[in-house]
Amino acid sequence: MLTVDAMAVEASGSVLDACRRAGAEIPAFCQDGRMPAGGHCRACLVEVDGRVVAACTTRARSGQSVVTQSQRLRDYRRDLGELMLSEARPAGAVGRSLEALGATGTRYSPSFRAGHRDTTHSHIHLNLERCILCRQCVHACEEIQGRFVFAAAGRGSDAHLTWGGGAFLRSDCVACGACVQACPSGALSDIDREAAAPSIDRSVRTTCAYCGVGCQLDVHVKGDDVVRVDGAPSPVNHGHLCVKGRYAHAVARHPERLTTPLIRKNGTLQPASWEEALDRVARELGSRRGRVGALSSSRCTNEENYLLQKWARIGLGTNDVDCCARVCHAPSAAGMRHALGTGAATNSLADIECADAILLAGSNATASHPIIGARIQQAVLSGTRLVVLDPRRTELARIADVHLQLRPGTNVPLLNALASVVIEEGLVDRAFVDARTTGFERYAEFVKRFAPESSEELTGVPARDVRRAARLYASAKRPMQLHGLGMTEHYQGSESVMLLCNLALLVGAIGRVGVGVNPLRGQNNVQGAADMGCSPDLLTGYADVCDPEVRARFEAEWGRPVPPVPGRTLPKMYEAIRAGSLTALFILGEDVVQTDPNSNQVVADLKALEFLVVQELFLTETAELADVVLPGASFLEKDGTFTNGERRMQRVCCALAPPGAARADWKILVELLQRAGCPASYASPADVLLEIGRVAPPFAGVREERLHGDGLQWPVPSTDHPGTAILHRETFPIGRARLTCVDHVPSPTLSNADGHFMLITGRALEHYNNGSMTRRSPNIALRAADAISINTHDARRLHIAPGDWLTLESAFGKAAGVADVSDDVAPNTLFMTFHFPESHTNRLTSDVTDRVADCPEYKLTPVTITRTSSSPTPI
Ligand SMILES: Nc1nc2c(c(=O)[nH]1)N[C@H]1C(S)=C(S)[C@@H](COP(=O)(O)OP(=O)(O)OC[C@H]3O[C@@H](n4cnc5c(=O)[nH]c(N)nc54)[C@H](O)[C@@H]3O)O[C@H]1N2
Ligand SMILES: Nc1nc2c(c(=O)[nH]1)N[C@H]1C(S)=C(S)[C@@H](COP(=O)(O)OP(=O)(O)OC[C@H]3O[C@@H](n4cnc5c(=O)[nH]c(N)nc54)[C@H](O)[C@@H]3O)O[C@H]1N2
Ligand code: SF4
Ligand SMILES: [Mo]
Repeated sequence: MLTVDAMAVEASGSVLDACRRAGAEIPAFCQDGRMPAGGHCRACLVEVDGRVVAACTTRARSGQSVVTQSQRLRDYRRDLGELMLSEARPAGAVGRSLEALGATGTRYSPSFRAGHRDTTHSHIHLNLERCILCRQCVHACEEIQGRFVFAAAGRGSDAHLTWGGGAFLRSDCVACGACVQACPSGALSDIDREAAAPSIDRSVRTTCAYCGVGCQLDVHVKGDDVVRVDGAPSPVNHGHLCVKGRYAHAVARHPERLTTPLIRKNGTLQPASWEEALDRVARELGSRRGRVGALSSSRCTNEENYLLQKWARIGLGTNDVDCCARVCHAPSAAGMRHALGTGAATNSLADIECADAILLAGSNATASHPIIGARIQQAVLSGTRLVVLDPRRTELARIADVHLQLRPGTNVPLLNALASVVIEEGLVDRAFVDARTTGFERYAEFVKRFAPESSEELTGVPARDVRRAARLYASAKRPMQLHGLGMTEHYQGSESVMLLCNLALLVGAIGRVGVGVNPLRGQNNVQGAADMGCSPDLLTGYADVCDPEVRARFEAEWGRPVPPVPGRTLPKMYEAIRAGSLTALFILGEDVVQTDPNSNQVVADLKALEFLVVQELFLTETAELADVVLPGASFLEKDGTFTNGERRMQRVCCALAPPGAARADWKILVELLQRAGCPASYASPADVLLEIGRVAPPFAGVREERLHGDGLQWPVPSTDHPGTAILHRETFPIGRARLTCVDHVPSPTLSNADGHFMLITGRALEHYNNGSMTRRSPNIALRAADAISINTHDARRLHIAPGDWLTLESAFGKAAGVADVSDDVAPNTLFMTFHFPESHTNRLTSDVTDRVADCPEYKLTPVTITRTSSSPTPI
């Protein structure tokens, strides 16, 4: 124990921690619990046993006597304030504190860092006149984001903040805003902070609705609009955010939001009343029972997804219900269910800091899951070994110990080659394999033919690198896997995921801290959409729709029969439209025209429908084809829950009213259930959550009030269960895990591909999927078009310069984008994003799908290139 102003408190951490425990108010400008104390600002001066020291850098020890208020300290602090004021004109928290300390002017001769303003960046502005050199931004950038944009240069009165690249716009900044959130002096500010000054009315804690990381946000509201978003403390993001979560919230009050239902009359969509629109939807879909399909939205809440599949099954009488997991991580779910018995991430994000080796396979985490990317980067900086499997040299591939730059589409031989080394070099955990798996002897024999030396030609990866990577992963104490779409969006997607499971099983890396097989789920709630039963064969909680006992359980709750045969997946629904057996489709928040493959065919299929309903925020390309458009509410305008990629169910809390006549999606679905004659009376999403717990054992213990704080990771079998951070600790749901032999079967897309470039499609940091929300945010200033990356050598050969417009052509269609010349893609390989409707990326992609789970092969399309003189005409 020690005393702070005569109060006894525990002696742990720093003296500043002890003072805070004692409730003493001490100014501290360079303090952020997430970074080590720097002692730069000196504002937290206190007396310890009579000596004046900085509280943040002094260790608390038993017996110390700490004084936080004395005339001497007040004089020191005012002096310090006056010194600061001689060099800077701090605003923000520092400005307010200095005033409180009585430092309103300065007795020292002023030496301002005048003229140091930089407003070149679209998101972050700098005014160095305000900077007190506390270095919070330097630390936040390095120790939270893992970039090195800022440095403190010069000495004494010449000391100043600096960055590389001249204008800030040309620095390495990724606009995560961590520096702005950490800056106490107002020297760094962002577009939102400038707009938000001076006050906010209220703040709402909620969950980000972009990617599946599930960051916690503090959404600050002024009047009827969101003015600023800060990262909130949480085990997921520790207060950090990326450029989408922090800045892409203009969606809430964008003038192009849908604010009233629309019905097609005489060929055009015209405003209609809710009554008219809902009656029409109920009538048209009701009269086509057995020929209706429904797509759910992984952008929507668990409660909404649950209601949608319930309505489809008992209201429309169909199991033809699917969601974007189909085009995304359905192969992860299928592959992992086959190998381990559960199709979800085995471990938690917190394991990233516990692992001593990470295998990152087919994931561009710094762009697609930036908070996870940053956590991996920090782990690597503190010694964790990293192996990256990716045909492109991604940001994380650059810092990897081994980058296995395989040819696109060769995951199967490469993963088998890794396993062959583990087995051949005696790195197998025999005790684990014997106790908890089946199929080892067969697999050990099978993989011999994939030895790195024999698969080198096929994969393009030197055998010695494969051996190094295998040793690194297999000899780690806690080897963790994280994987992305580079694994799943292939002809052999599910099978590649089975091979990832094989690798983990061989080395006993399942069921404990710091290991596991972890798909980095894409959409904010794609985990939840699948959990809730938005799939043709599985009901809520992954219950088999073919099992009569399962159906009886649901029927008892729902009061209506559940169709007993599995429905159609999304690709099969398109086939059914062509065959005339599916004539109406209901789409909740999915823009299939822009995001499903072979979009010329998608448009033809949607046009062939007799009746199409789209429930959306914006008039997307898909919504434009609809007969009825229903205006939903964004995540900022409704309550509910999302489930992130580590199975964590977190709250979504309403910050604003929906615009115009738009309604929360769950309310619309309740109306549709009622119109289909199904009993549905829910006062709020919390009531829906209770019902979810009643029908599905993994969620039995989930209650809205239990999710305050950090949420809960399912399974949560009872109301006193704390949730499950790590799966398969003792046993697998299927008893023993399965080691599966998977042979390499080249994609049919390669049969006529001689002389073509291999196109990979994927993501950029600033935009999100169809871009409907990010293109309508300030992020458009950071990236204004879809890019096509081409290798320097190929570009030179074809006389292509950066910024040229290129047209690509495949067997299915044409697309356009801006050339980005870079050696991050290998020769003969291209990479293109799909965030802008006018580029039509998905006119190129084929209808080849994963052999097991029907996921499109977005990652392998043979194309040819031509240079075009100007940009394509926007639609
Ligand atoms: N900024 C941003 N973030 C997003 C999204 C977004 O649109 N924008 N979308 C969200 C969604 S829905 C999802 S699903 C996730 C997806 O996140 P990721 O899984 O990271 O998605 P991609 O960028 O499509 O592809 C990942 C990587 O796979 C690599 N790859 C391609 N072919 C192969 C191959 O044959 N083998 C291997 N090993 N790798 C290959 C690509 O080069 C790419 O680097 O991101 C989510 N987060
Ligand atoms: N070429 C290529 N294509 C791809 C991929 C690829 O890697 N390459 N990746 C695929 C993957 S992984 C995915 S997940 C899909 C994603 O494809 P989509 O699911 O079509 O993509 P999103 O942009 O997330 O679109 C969802 C729509 O939901 C709307 N929305 C958002 N929130 C709400 C809400 O609360 N209520 C309602 N009613 N609507 C809402 C948005 O306005 C948006 O139009 O794209 C796939 N397409
Ligand atoms: S990492 Fe994902 S969840 Fe977190 S702020 Fe960015 S988009 Fe949102
Ligand atoms: Mo996705």
